[in-house]
Amino acid sequence: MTYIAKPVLHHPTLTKNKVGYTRRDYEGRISTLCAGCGHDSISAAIIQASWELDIEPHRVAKLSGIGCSSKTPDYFLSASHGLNSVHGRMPSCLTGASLANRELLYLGVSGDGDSASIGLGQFAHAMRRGVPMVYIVENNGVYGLTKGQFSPTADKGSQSKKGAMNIDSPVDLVSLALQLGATYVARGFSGDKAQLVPLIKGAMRHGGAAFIDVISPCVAFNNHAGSTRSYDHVREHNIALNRIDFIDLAPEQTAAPAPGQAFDLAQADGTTLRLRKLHEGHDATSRLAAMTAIQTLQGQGELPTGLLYVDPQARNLHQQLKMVPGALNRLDESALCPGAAQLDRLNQALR
Ligand SMILES: Cc1ncc(C[n+]2csc(CCOP(=O)(O)OP(=O)(O)O)c2C)c(N)n1
Ligand code: SF4
Ligand SMILES: [Mg+2]
Repeated sequence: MTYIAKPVLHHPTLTKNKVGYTRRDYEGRISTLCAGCGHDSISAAIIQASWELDIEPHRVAKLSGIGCSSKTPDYFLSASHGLNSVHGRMPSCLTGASLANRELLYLGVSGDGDSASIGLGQFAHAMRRGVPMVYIVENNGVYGLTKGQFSPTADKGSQSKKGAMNIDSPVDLVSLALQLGATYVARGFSGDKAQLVPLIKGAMRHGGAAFIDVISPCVAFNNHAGSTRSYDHVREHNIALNRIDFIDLAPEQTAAPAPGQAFDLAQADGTTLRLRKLHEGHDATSRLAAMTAIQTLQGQGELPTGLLYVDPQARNLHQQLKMVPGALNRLDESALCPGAAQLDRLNQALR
């Protein structure tokens, strides 16, 4: 079932992007997820963002763990590199791949069970090390693949389909990402593509540890009254803190962020995030403001979405480790074996 082939025929008039690809070139196999699953909307947003950013599909590596969410890389970017790893182990596999070849764009796709249960430690270390990646958690509050048990992100008091009450406190991945040092932290909703696509584009160009928690309702096991991850509940309680537009390689502009008005935020790579503040109290360049907004709004039963925090001067793992530029498999003998004189100098320095 997972391997339904798509017709390869493309209509000749389809619009091509700057690198010569149509939107269809960014698609994958036909999804076998339940009709209406939020995860499919996230795949569509990834396809849209990659096409609009003129990313060459073969320059992307997509990695995932285990779950319905972790199956989704099969449904987009079929010409990219991919690894469907072990449950919760996507971050360490991705870290290794990134260290070996820093020239690819790394996309980590995971679920709330995959990242907040078995993979919580892995998630934490990828964030604190600044692994340059787009880390997307498709958050439905349940283990969808194994038929709807509460996941650690389920809210206390949330009800299961069969009426059981969740008694445990939730793991809030955006708060954790902020506390651990992620340099781009956002929350989106699979049902709001206008908000989600720019959030993904900004993350793809960020160059550091970019984390997006996407609330993605599971229509089979967590879309009923009493659930806090249903489409209805999320639509009612979604508080967008801001709206971003992503502007590729534009000259830097700065302006004072005024509530309700747009202002531009230059990123280290020359791209620009245009932020429209919707919430008076929120400054997306302040980690503390992000933490406060999340705690305050979530305490009131609301779900803050948008770009919660960005560090425009973010540094990543490769910069911290002073890695050589380029992929390691292209280092030649002179780089790998610097010679006896260098070795002598090194030995002297250690005496
Ligand atoms: C080591 C290991 N433990 C447990 C499982 C069983 N298992 C498969 S998917 C899953 C949870 C998936 O939940 P989530 O990551 O939220 O993805 P969703 O299906 O909700 O998208 C579990 C516990 C497994 N495959 N491997
Ligand atoms: S079980 Fe839930 S998460 Fe899995 S495909 Fe169906 S709706 Fe999506
Ligand atoms: Mg889940």
